[in-house]
Amino acid sequence: MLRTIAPLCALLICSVAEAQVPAAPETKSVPREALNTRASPLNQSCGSMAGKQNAKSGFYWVTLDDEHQVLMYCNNDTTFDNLKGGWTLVWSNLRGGRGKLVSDLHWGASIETLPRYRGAMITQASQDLQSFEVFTGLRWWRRIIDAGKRREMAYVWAHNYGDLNQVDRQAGCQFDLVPTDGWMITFKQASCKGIAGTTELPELFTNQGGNRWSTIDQDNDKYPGSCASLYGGGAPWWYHSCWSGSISGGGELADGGQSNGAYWKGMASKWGEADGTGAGNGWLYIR
Ligand SMILES: [Ca+2]
Repeated sequence: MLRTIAPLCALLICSVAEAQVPAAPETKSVPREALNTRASPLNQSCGSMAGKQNAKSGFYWVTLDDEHQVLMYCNNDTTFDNLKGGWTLVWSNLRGGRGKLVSDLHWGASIETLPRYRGAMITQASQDLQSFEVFTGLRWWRRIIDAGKRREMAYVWAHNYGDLNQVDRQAGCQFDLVPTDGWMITFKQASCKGIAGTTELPELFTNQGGNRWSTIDQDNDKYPGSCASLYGGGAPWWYHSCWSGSISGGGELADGGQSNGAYWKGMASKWGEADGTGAGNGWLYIR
């Protein structure tokens, strides 16, 4: 009898532990007709639209696998390495605000979660990238880049709210994720280049390659304390020591709030400026 109970208990413990992970805002079920999306779902990512002249940017239903069909934002405007579009938006952060999607996110959820959204796209057919935020678990990043086979990332950054056609900076780079080594991120430095606005690469590309993923419950950074617990509002990141150039910055309560935004470089305690310093708005795309 014990032999049959033991694995069951193990399972129960496992599910209780998972249930204790603080709940973050989840993607709500949205009727398809409520959103400006196209009829047929995309297979695995936005990547199938890469290079297609008439493909539009916006929300599409994506069949990530047999069990998961989700809404994802596809960027079909950004060109990198002579290929236009096919980018899936996996993470974005707008400056300011409280209760971010990634705040105090635990390891398990940071890997497994389907795209979580916060903002206007939940209730209206918004195509405005400054009206919502999204975070997608790294497991799905892996799936998207395995499907696309490009293994490229684009980081888009704007220092202030405004016209999306006037984003300050865009850069791209070939990258990879290593699930078996703490979800380490690596960048192929020779491939990294500015796409628009600047030739100055983001610190994500220049300084965070080779860093493992850290969360508030799994410290893989190079700092004596836990960067994820101290900064970023408990946000996960490929921390070194600690958050210079992070998409979550210093977090919700740090430095009077002015570090609460996406960083292109550095950790200056101020709102974003056109020279790439300070807390702005950031979008990470992969394909
Ligand atoms: Ca540490």
